[in-house]
Amino acid sequence: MLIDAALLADARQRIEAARHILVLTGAGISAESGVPTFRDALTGLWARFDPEELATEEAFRRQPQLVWDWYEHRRELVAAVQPNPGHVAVARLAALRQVTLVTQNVDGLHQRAGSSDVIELHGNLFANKWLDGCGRCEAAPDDGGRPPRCVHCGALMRPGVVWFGEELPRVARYRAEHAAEQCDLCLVVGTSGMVYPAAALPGVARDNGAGVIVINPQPSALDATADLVLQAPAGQCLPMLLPVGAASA
Ligand code: BJW
Repeated sequence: MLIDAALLADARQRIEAARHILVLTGAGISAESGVPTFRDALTGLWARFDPEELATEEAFRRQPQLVWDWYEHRRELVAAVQPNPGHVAVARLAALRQVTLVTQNVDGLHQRAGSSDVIELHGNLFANKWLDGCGRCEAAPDDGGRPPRCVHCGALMRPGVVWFGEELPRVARYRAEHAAEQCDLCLVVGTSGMVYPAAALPGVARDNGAGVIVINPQPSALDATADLVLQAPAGQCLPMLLPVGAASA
């Protein structure tokens, strides 16, 4: 995809000048790794399923096996793919500037690309927890349950992600909001900007005087908040934004 050279130069200059950059990522940054996004009509995971059927506690209580299997499928998919140049560029940027990396993604690809302090707003695919557990829950070894159950109380194991209507992890949310208030540049990468409270962060940054850059090949709900929109895939665009010499370092 051809990227507007003047916009690219402007974005590079803003990054060069920034002291503290908040990078907010969404599913789009992992698209070039082969992880389907949520809302893209043709490739999104939820093109075949109603999201409300899968990403709520009510849905899990209603159909635990269906929901568990869906997450198992995604765990297998993510385990088989690699971080792409977009993830790597974010990790490299953190070596050159103060970067707070906040992701809505649950795939762990930022960590695998070398980012060490990743604020995960929506949890992680690979961390399970118990639904209504007894406090000393244990899964039976090799019980094969889908989902597994606690041997003591029968509670169901559930994915450690944040479903609609659930509170975000408090420390992650606090750190993300604090960074939005403190940063002087907010780089918004690969999110439709439709899910709150994550989608409010760029507005908080802007209200506190930061510049906002959106990177997304499609229009997003956050374009109106941005000073600059780069209509390009993250894996292509992000490496081009790194300060000179850093892209190949
Ligand atoms: C590329 C690309 C390439 C493609 N390069 N880009 C305020 C107003 C209205 C509603 C609310 C509100 N506050 C809260 C709500 C309710 C709700 C909400 O936001 N609803 C909206 C749908 C309206 N929010 C919540 O319920 C949240 N909880 C909450 O607020 O709790 C309050 C509470 C307080 C106290 C007690 C109890 C409760 C929780 C939200 C949890 C979201 N969870 C999910 C599922 C996670 C688990 C899982 O993975 O299954 O998180 S939903 C899903 O959406 C997932 C994502 O992280 C999230 C965001 O999606 P994202 O990343 O933007 O992906 P897409 O697919 O939407 O967009 C991809 C983009 O990439 C597109 O734009 C493409 O163009 C682009 N792209 N290729 C760059 N190569």
